[in-house]
Amino acid sequence: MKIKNYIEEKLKQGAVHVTLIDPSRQAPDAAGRLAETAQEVGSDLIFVGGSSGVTQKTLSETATMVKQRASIPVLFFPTGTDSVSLNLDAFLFLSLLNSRNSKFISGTQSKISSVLKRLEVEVLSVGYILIEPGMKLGEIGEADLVARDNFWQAIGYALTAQYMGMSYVYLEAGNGSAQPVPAGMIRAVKREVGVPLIVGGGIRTAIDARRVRQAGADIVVTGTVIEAAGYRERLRSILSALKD
Ligand code: 1GP
Repeated sequence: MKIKNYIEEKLKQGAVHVTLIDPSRQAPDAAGRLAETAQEVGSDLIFVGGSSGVTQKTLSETATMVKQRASIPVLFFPTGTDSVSLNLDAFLFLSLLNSRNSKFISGTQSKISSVLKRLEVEVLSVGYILIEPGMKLGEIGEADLVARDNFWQAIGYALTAQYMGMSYVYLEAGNGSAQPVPAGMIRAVKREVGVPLIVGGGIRTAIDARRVRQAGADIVVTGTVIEAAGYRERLRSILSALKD
């Protein structure tokens, strides 16, 4: 089944959870174990990608181990890295809509699109919007961050993604952010856009996850939560908050 259809089917049953694995944060073996746990606990998808310090070697080895240990779909999440993984189940074709540098909107994409076509990689087009604080992703992506109280600007970018024909809108507070995207902003964007809404960054607890879900996030991404001891339990409580 195509990954896009898989996600559509999952969305019919409720919220979708994604575990983000950053190849720079652990050895490939450990990444494989994390993927296995994420699947056991109930994650629907895995994103592999990181904003800095990801070499081609680490990325490839991590991707291989993750694929070996998990049977849920694994997608490549190309955030601010020059390394690329083409052998995963799908490629998130992100356009960072609020970047000042066209390289992050369509430049890098234009260099890889023909390769993706030739290799018949499934591509999911995503309008990626960085919200304050944006963290490292904001710096690397040279983003004009959307202020946390500027709901209209968030709506403007989200509708831009939809009108440009993108399949998903992604509101990102940044990897390791102290807080998720504000619930009010998620609610405002959800009211206006018709494509599935992905939300990530700063979601650490079941309470965060429930708040983001209730505000309208269709797909919830967590990363940092798996990077410390006790992650299985933390992930489990996030999943039960999302799926109850
Ligand atoms: C994915 O950047 C996020 O959208 C992950 O952020 O590491 O803060 O969960 P965290």
